[in-house]
Amino acid sequence: MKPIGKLHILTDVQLQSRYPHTELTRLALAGGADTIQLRQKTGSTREMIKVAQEMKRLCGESGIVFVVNDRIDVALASGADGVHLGQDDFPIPLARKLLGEESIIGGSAGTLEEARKCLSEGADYVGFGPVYPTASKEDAGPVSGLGLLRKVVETVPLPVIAIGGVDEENTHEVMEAGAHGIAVISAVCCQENPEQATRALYQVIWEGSSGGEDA
Ligand code: TZP
Ligand code: MG
Repeated sequence: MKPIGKLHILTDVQLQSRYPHTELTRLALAGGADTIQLRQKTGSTREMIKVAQEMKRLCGESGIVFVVNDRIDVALASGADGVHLGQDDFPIPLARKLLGEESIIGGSAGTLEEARKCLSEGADYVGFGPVYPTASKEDAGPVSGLGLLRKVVETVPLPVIAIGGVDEENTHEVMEAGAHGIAVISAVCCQENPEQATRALYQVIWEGSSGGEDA
């Protein structure tokens, strides 16, 4: 299995329409993302498979992990490196059977119990949140805050990826709380310059500081 990345960019074409998934992928890769997740809740499955295949090609060229949110069928059809599954999505143990041991399977959790469940079901990492308020997911559930994030990190022996309202300003404290990495939508997709926005997050994660205005 490829290593679990620290900077997951979830591509979104609902909150913004300037960039299609493939362009967001290019920009995020140029900015230093190490995981790209295709997240699309509606639309044609055939179109989504085409988009996923192109995203896999782009990520493959850079040796970067490509995962698909929810859609194990699209993940299989595109040769993705894995899937990210919510609590009501395709069950993780069945996904493991279909995708195999080498695939990356991430699970979403908003509570300690859900994070434990991800572990017992065989997830490779937990996407935990929302850590902060977010407008990007209607049913995101209550905000966990850093305290609960810390508790999950201490209790569940899986890489924990913090999600929900994570941005350039708070990434430092999220990493200090013990998160393995972050996953973002709006902090990249909805910014004027998604490549530069990715690079700013990269710098906080890998260099411990924001690169400032020239970053
Ligand atoms: N899962 C929990 S919060 C969230 C998801 C998909 C939305 C994250 O979006 P943003 O814009 O980074 O807050
Ligand atoms: Mg889901």
